[in-house]
Amino acid sequence: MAIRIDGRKISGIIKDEVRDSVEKLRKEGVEITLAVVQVGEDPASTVYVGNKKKACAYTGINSRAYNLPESVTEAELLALIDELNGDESVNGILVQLPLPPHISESRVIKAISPLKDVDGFHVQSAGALMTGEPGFLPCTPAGVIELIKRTGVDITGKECVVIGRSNIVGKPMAMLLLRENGTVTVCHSKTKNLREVAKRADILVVAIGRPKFIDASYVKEGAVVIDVGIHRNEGGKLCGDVDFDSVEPKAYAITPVPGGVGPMTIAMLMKNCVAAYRLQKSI
Ligand code: L34
Repeated sequence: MAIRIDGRKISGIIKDEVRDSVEKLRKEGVEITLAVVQVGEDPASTVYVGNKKKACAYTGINSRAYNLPESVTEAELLALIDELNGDESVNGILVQLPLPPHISESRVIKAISPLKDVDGFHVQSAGALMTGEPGFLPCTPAGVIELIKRTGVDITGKECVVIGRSNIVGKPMAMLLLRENGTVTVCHSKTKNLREVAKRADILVVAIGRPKFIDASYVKEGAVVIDVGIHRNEGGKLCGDVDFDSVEPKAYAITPVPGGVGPMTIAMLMKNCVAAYRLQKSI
């Protein structure tokens, strides 16, 4: 039986660490505030944003919610971001994705001050990750690294295979694994022999966005399998990109969905909010 990597438990430990830092800062008269912007009412986004607000309440971070209608214009959203950039009482700005098709995600992300980019999506944050400069790490890949490390697995020298090459998961995930001295391969929709490549992995990170796509035939015996996908079926039941029941008997350790990577994304966001305050103070 594989180790079931408990993202809820590990995220709880990290949130407790953050809560301690926030409490210490509060005693020095410092408050930390996250602005959470949601456009429209996508039910999944509402759940994720709600979980972020709960985590803020738990850790003592102030959260300020901005709920904009689906019909909001890009100019109006950019104006709000501008206002939040200039508001000294706001340490972090998060604009929940996806945005409606009439709004350019890349323009919105670029408009966020790099000093408040707690998602780590800004080109400056991406560049800092690439070159090893200080900057915000994207929450989901940073959370995956924590899950692996806190399971007692050393990444150094391991064959790491990332499936998926998005700007918010796949690419930064590869950079972080490289930074941990893994030997990293990135696979995507044009990859030939995906099964064979995936089967080389000691550490397999799956972020393709297709329900239960990865079964045991893609997995080496004894691999660590991290499932970044999250899907809801008609009945509202959640599953990941990995066919858990098929892969679990073959893996050394595996993350479930829910209760794996999702809660870690949120815990790392809380960490980034404290990092934001420190970064802003040092400049
Ligand atoms: N700007 N947009 C921005 N930043 C992010 O970091 C995100 N992401 C992704 C979507 N858009 C974003 C999230 O917050 C995905 N994501 C996210 C956050 C939390 C959870 C899942 C995805 C989460 O809480 N997952 C729970 C289950 C929640 C449920 O019931 O649906 C879990 O246990 O996996």
